[in-house]
Amino acid sequence: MDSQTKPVLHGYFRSSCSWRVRIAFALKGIEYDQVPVNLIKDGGQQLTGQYKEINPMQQVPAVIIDGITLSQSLAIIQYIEETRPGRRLLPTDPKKRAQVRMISDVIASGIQPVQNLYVLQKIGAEKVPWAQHFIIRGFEALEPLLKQTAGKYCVGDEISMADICLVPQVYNAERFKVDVSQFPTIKRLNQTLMEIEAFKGSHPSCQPDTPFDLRS
Ligand SMILES: N[C@@H](CCC(=O)N[C@@H](CS)C(=O)NCC(=O)O)C(=O)O
Repeated sequence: MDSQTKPVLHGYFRSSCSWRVRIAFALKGIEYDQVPVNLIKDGGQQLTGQYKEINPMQQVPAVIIDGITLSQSLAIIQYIEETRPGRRLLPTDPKKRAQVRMISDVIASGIQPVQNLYVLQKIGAEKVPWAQHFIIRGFEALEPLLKQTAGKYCVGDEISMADICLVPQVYNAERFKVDVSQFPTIKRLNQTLMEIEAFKGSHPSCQPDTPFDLRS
């Protein structure tokens, strides 16, 4: 397929899963185009028939790359890793690689899904305590795991897919007013990672679809 054509990311500035993909593209130095899918406007543009053809799960992100359409941020990140040169996003050592996948899965399967928009819409008025409860529960598991695996970054001293998952999840935690300082390893890693351009430049506050009042 034509790997010269720029990938197209269907995403939303504030979506943590879209941010994962933006970080991966930035770390690999891959240029891409963005097509905003506003999860709020018009009742949610992810719910249109047109978008359902792109991603039947009606979620962002979805990426059109090399002639295929991929959804699921971890599948997208691993496809980028397997097909693009540049900075490695998964370590070569099998133990470290498994640890990267473990941390990524704790976040992507264990924490983020229960505070997803369509879940919170069903919860209604109790949505903030609900989200806080599950984020705190998840971070209580993540903190001791990271204590074992972390060096400078989530797993050892190389940036990996685990870091790509961690930073947007901390952003979500802060949006829901979770006090992240009760998790010192998570807090330290997030601070270190947020100094890196690939994380900063892909932040929700500076995307093409970021509303004017949320820009910084
Ligand atoms: N496992 C998926 C989850 C994708 C996901 O949950 N996307 C959210 C935004 S972060 C979404 O599109 N939500 C739409 C909705 O709740 O209606 C991934 O990693 O890409």
